Amino acid sequence: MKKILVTILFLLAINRVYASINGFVVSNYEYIQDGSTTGKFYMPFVWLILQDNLNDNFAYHVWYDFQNGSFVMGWLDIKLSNYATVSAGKIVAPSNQEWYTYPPDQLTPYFSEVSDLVGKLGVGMDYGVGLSGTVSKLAYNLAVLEGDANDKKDLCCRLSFKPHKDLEISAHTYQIWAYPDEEKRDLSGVDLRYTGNNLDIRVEYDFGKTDSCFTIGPNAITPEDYCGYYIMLGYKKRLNSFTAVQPVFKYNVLDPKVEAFDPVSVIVGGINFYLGDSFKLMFAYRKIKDDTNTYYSDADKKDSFTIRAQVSF
Ligand SMILES: [Ca+2]
Repeated sequence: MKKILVTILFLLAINRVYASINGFVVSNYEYIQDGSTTGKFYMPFVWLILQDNLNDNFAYHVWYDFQNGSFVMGWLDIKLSNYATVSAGKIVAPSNQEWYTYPPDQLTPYFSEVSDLVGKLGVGMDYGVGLSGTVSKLAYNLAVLEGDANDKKDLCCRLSFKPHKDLEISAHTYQIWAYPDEEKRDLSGVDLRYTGNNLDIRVEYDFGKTDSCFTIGPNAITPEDYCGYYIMLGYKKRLNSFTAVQPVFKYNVLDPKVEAFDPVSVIVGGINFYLGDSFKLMFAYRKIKDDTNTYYSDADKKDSFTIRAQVSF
């Protein structure tokens, strides 16, 4: 069923010359101090996005990952009214802010541990059906997702309130019920984004609980509940009509609330250069504090430095 759907979406995409083609190519060089490989090049994203409106009521989207030779996502949109659109296919779980902030809009190459929980607890990008829309200053996005291969489903929902054009305040919950052995997991939280006055401020707090089959870190600890947060700041200064520079700072914490294991905290500092609308060069330094190896092994928690070059089109 999944393969048929994906094939139909792909055939629709390649047969339509009117489709808009977007995507991004991201190349990283990462240096880890005293690491097993001290410096390496890799490409975390080579993604192509095809999308088109078939008419006023139908649209399709296909996201393809050339790096892994696989579909990232693909779905059909059916617009029911100005306030409601049904999406069916493989979609992103409408959960926390950082989870669906894609490379062109990311402030640093380093992802937060708490945001990563979306894909570790649940599937994160999953087959299912969604309902989304905007009513005045309120946007909603609700999805029923397949989860594990059984007849149970996961439920994910995100609500955003935009009191001002530069400010968005959101709440989300991901209820993961489709695991075997009656296990249940969840992740909920609130986040905020402000983008006025050349600033980009992103703040989030998430929390959740599991039935303890879930393990994290090199010691395979089994938290019953967990929480975490991040704060990200960027200040973009335009140098001329073509280039801009943006110092960035990020602090994030993950606390699995397990005795004998301390919370892990991470500091990231960096600078981004924008050349035109489509080229971005990022420099970032990351320092991890994880004395009890809660989330990182001794080798993984070394200080590191990443240079990222990316083109979006
Ligand atoms: Ca299922």
